[in-house]
Amino acid sequence: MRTDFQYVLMQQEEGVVTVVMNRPEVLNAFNDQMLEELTLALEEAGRDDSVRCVVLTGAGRAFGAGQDLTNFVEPQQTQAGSEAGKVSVHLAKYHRVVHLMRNMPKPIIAAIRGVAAGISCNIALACDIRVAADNARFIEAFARIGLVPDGGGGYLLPRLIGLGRALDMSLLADEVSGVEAERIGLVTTCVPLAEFEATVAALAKRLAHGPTRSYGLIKALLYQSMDLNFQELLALEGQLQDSARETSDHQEGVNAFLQKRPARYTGK
Ligand code: T3D
Repeated sequence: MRTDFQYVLMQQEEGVVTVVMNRPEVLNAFNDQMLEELTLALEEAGRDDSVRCVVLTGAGRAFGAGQDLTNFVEPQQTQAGSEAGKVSVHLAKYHRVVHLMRNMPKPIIAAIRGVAAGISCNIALACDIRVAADNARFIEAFARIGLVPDGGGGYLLPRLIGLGRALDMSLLADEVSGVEAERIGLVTTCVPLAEFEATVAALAKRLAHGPTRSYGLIKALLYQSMDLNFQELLALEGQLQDSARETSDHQEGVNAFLQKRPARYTGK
């Protein structure tokens, strides 16, 4: 695991890699370097077969406060009108991250303590499972500064919580607490802050001992299902099940059941 990043920490324990966005003095707001380092960290975690679950979290009291607004204004002012100065060019870097997460053939948990605002909130949405502490605050902060939700939030948010609530969160840009986020399906679970780290660790460990290739195929099935009709979905399901049937872990799961013992999955 790389340990030479300035704003991203990577820690591996057995099959779990924890990726920490690390600019706590600005609530882990994204500058270009942290965004680049996060991309590299996720690429490495995706490539490394010893990694079977990724936990994404923030250092200090927050998950993340979105784009760093101190350097956000610069490109627009200095290169106004030029292609390079367009936000959409910069956004492509975030798009790379959310594509990476969606296509990574292993589970990613967002562990959200404190605030998750703007693009940081939407990066949490791009994770497969979200665990919130009860001090979590979700803010689709974009409208507060006259922007639209980005980083794929406009796609994922209504699919997770429904169009009405997504419009509410995006237009009003009000805070949604961890407890409320659990109620509306924005997060999988919300736990007291004192139990947060242990809950995340237990979940990550469980996933890291699971049938990793099957998890990758499940991600492909469910994410692609959102853009397919029923017939297309059934065709995809067949292809993916053919692949799942060829895994050692599938065989192990069946053998373990028949031998009345716990399965010992290797991720292969
Ligand atoms: O570039 C592109 O591709 C476009 C992409 C845009 C994506 C976006 O994310 S747009 C949304 C950007 N984010 C925001 O608008 C949120 C701004 N921050 C806040 O509204 C508040 O800080 C929070 C609600 C997130 C948290 O409030 P609170 O009271 O818990 O903390 P605080 O005191 O406001 O913040 C603590 C420090 O972090 C503070 O610095 P200081 O005063 O101690 O020196 C604050 O300025 C700094 N900070 C917080 N958010 C950002 C930030 N600094 C730079 N950029 C930030 N986004």
